[in-house]
Amino acid sequence: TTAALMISTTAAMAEGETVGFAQIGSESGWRAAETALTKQQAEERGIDLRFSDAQQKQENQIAAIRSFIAQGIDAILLAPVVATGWDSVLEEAQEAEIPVVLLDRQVDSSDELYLTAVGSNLVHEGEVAGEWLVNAVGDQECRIVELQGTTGSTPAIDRKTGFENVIAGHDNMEIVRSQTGDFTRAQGKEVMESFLQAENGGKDICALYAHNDDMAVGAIQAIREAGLAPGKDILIVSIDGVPDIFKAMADGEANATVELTPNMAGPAFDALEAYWADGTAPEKFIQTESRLFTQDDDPMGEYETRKGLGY
Ligand code: GYE
Repeated sequence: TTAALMISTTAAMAEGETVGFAQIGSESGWRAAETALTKQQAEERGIDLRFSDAQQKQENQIAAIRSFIAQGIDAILLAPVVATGWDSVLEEAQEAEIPVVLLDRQVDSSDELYLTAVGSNLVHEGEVAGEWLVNAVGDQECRIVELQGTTGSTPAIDRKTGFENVIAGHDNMEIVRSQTGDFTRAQGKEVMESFLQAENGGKDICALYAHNDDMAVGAIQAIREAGLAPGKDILIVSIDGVPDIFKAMADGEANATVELTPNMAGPAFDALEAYWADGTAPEKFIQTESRLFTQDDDPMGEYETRKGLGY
């Protein structure tokens, strides 16, 4: 059929194309899954993927992009660690006529400097997390502590904004402490320890909002070590949907998470294949879904499913 023919033509267009991936690092379980799925997607499509791990440093990502440009590759995937400072290198890629696709985080630059961006609505994720907590606490006084993601990254900025938007209308709810844990488990634990200490051993904390699951998992350990029951004495809501948070939910130690798909590369390669085939320009933003999961949503089943997904 014509459709089948078109599909095979498009696939043939991707065969042998070379794509550079300027990845942030491996700060979280979600990030590691995104990397694994990108490699898997590239292999399935016959794309030659050149992978660079920037160890969380923007300067390393910029150097990787410059090296991709020098190699004359066919496209660049960029997961930008922070929002600002990309204009020059994106202009260099554009001058070299290499399309750039942003993955999971956004940049402050003009959208004319990249082909498209694949990601979730990060403000909405914060709102979903906030709404869950609003419903969970009702009229009860709730002093909230917040673990922010990497400073200057769009998920940290937008997830904070979304959550604050929702709790703003509720006088019984207040963020009493907020600090970055850089999206890592280790820093999530460390910062939570300082929150607990500052808040009467944790007795004055009603809930934790963490910008990702990994920080929540670190914090859960800190709460346990402080002699409190995570998920009960302190409610826990976070974002990503990694296997370990489902495990924690199954154990009653975490309460809710907003899922983010780690398969950003699938839609990114689809857009590139159409672009390579006949110059089709995708929409500037390809949005992935966000879904709330709680202890009532078969967390053990979700854990098992995710374990089989590349996590
Ligand atoms: O939620 C977090 C990761 O950029 C949206 O980065 C992504 C975030 C993700 O390290 O776990």
